[in-house]
Amino acid sequence: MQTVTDTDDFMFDLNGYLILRGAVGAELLGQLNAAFDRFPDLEKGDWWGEVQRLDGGGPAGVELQSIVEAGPPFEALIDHPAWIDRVARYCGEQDTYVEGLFIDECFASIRRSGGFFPLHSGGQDGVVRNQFRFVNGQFRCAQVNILLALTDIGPGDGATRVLPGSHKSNLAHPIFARAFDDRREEEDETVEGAVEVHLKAGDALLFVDAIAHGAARRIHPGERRVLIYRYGPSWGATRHGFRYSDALLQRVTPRQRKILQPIPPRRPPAPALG
Ligand SMILES: O=C(O)CCC(=O)C(=O)O
Repeated sequence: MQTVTDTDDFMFDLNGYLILRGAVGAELLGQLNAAFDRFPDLEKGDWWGEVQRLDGGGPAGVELQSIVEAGPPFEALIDHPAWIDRVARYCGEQDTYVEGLFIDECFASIRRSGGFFPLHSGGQDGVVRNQFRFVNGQFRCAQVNILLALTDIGPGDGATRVLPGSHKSNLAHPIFARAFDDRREEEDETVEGAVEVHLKAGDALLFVDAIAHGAARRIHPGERRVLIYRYGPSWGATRHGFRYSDALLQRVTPRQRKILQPIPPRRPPAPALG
């Protein structure tokens, strides 16, 4: 269990992100990588059980959505001790009548040479779903992401780029003058003010989705493997309409179930048969 320190809070408020070094240990890391090795070869849109290949578009690479359905190593991440207290503190509506978390999107991302993700987001639009807020001594963010590296991600490996402090920006970064879809074709190689976050396998990047972020182009051969779990308040809905399966909801711990289904459906009793 990693405790949340005053320094964490200060840096998260200031920059909009934290780097959690050694978040996941060697055993779980090995299980996750072994699971990636066994992923079937899916075409875009194909389903594999409850998991669907739904790529983020353009050069982002392969994305397998609702990856929490892919087995126990992915379930272990739902409430992983390295980050669960932090995400609860930053976006879990703590000390309110709707306290609790919900995972509104979770996916595996595999990015090969040439892949990148254009910069997007930033505080300037005040988008409610991903907003950064601090009110009356409490963090009230609406979406906080965990990006877990399963491979080392250094220079040339397609590192995530963040623009520190941009979760509070009033003005759009000038790069946004070019439309996102145009930048999907060809992103600027450098983005003034942005920093690449270099991670070792097992490190996690925690960031509020309001921060301007994306990923630099991967130029090395091989692949970059990450998992992204997006957390938000208990009353959220999944981004793409996935519903966690009954089998998964039955299998996980009560605490994990509460993060996947904070509000169980309320239905009238089934009519008597006959
Ligand atoms: O792939 C990355 O490193 C960044 C992903 C990203 O920008 C996103 O999922 O919104």
